[in-house]
Amino acid sequence: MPRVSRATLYVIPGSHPAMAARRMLEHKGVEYRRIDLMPVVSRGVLKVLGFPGITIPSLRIDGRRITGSREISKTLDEIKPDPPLFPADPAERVQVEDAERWGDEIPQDGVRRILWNAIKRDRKPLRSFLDGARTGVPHGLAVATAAPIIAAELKINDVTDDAVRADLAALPGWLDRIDDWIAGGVLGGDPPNAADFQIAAVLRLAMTMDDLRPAIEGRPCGELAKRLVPEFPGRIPPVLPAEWLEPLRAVSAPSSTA
Ligand SMILES: N[C@@H](CCC(=O)N[C@@H](CS)C(=O)NCC(=O)O)C(=O)O
Repeated sequence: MPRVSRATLYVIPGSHPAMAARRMLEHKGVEYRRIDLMPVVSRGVLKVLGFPGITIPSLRIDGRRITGSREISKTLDEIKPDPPLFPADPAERVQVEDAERWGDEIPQDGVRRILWNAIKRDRKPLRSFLDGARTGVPHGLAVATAAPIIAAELKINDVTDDAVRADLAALPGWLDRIDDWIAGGVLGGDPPNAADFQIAAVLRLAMTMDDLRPAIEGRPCGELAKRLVPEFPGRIPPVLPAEWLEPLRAVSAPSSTA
């Protein structure tokens, strides 16, 4: 088996695909150095360092520079095949690749939009996402000066109110789809696969939002997320308009104290 000599993972605190990459590296037993970057600044840093893309996560491993959570899962399996992130059976592999792609393209983007919309309303919770991060900027200062970063992220990610309302309306369907994959054995198996890590990290970020957590936790998908990503710093108290959350009410577990 080829030896992995050196890995450096570039992340942003609170980035869900970065968390997926972190957990995949840990699952593979690949030692790595983590570099925490601030959003937007990350773009310039990755460009200067010669990565093929300007997004997080980006990974330098064995002299290769890779950008993107799906590129990372594929490359990790090439470099260190055991434990595998993709099934050996070709038909099963296609199912996992499809679920991973869907997780990357649909709920990953949707949860990112919902999060930035929440942060636009109250930026104080940003500080909780910096727990354990070393960005080189004092956390209080980072939050106090975050307005231009928030404005840029709203633009970069097309965070319109209409888009976020559509994401919230779609969320129950996303959760059903994930639970169906768990019931069908595409997700939630042993060992966990690349789609498990991709989707678990997305749900874990969603669960940092008090507005969303009741709709997720207690379901098979919420359990999977907590098992594969036991720690995800960050907590956003309720902040989204009540009528936007109407689609989630039907799927939220009743409060145990009610
Ligand atoms: N879909 C990509 C994620 C790309 C992405 O948008 N990453 C965000 C962090 S979650 C980023 O780089 N944001 C910083 C920026 O755009 O300035 C993947 O799974 O790798």
